[in-house]
Amino acid sequence: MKHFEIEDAFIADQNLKAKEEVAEDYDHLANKLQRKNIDIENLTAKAQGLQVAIPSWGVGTGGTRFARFPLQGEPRDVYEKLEDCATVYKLVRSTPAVSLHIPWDKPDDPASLRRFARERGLHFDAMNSNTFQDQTDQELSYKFGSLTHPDAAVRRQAVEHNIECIEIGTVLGSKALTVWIADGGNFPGQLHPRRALERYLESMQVIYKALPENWRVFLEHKLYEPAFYSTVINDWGTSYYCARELGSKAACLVDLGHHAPNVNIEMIVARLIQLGKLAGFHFNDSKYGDDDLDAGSIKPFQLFLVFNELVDAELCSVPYFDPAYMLDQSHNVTDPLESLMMSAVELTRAYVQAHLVDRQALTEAQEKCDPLKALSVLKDAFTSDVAPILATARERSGGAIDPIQVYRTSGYRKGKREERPAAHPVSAGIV
Ligand code: RM4
Ligand code: MN
Ligand code: MN
Repeated sequence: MKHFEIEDAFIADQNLKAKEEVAEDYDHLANKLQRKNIDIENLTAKAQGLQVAIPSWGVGTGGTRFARFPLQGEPRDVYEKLEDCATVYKLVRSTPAVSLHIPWDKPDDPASLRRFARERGLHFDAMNSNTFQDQTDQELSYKFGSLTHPDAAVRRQAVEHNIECIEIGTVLGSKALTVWIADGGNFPGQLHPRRALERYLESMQVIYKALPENWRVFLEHKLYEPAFYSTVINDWGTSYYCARELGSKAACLVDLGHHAPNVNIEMIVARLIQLGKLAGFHFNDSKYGDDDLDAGSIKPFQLFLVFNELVDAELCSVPYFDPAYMLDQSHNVTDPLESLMMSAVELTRAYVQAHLVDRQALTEAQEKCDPLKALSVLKDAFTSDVAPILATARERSGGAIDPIQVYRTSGYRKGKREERPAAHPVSAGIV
């Protein structure tokens, strides 16, 4: 069986088609920006520098609790998943890291997986533990909780699983553990809120102690689901309290979908930055809940406003500001690789646009109590078309000017369909 890959030469050849037009648009934009004393080359370098991790579960088709519609040619194991991640990376050049979910993608031989990744220019970002499902060989059930379960033996099992994730991650070269728990209640009275949180902290303290010197732990909050009445780590305040209690290696991760509709997420981001506890992000978008839609597809202005806070912190060199970026999306009706590429591009777009904000003018408007001017400064940046910068940045880094067009023209999915005969039974379920 021929192994299908998109060759660098193919990308370069495809780029030839659009190269001239992009160069023309880039020069035009350079002149426009020059009038405002902005050097386009700085922005292009910034665009080349932004990195976002891909979750190992993101390259497979997602689903709802009703159905999953698998795509032909889907990766069947962690090695094939890494191949798909490498393909995304090759085309967009901003996704060199992979975030593994254990046990979904537990490697038999982590050292060889690390080599496999390195050969493709990839490395491993935060490890994700999973105590929200029961595995076939698992002794005790997580049906009524994991790190906060009333039974100490279940808590211990969940703690040990997290420690195992750290151990595997150490061999892979990862430096962080992300803990999201599904613990909560479906009925008022089902669990005692204070006791549950105390147990969470006790369990997390054991996990925290197992962190190697240079590791961090990311606490991921979520207001509801799968528990529909209450969750133990329900919001950023609870998460912040726990991160403080645990110590300097613990910080709060913001998954954009884990808030009630209309919550002002950029404010949460600003607070966590100020408090020195912003761990990073799971980027996605949503309309109603934890929809796991593609980043920037529903509320691009919100994405921009989040990046506006991030860039402001970057420019002010705020202490402890070193956020980790990851996409956490469920690709139910698209080719996951296309969604990932488009989302990665959307992040870079928001990042570059946030760098266009005239910060001096914004501060002046704020100090002079001129809300309309303040908004217009932000809108000026948000409505700027930075596409020529993004395309140029990708091309200079060896990627594709138009990643999705190159991907489609290459016939990658068809190649993988032949190479990877379907191994999946029809199933429902989120990923
Ligand atoms: C959760 C949360 C976690 C992810 C799981 C699959 O809602 O976002 O980050 O690991 O879904
Ligand atoms: Mn998440
Ligand atoms: Mn989620």
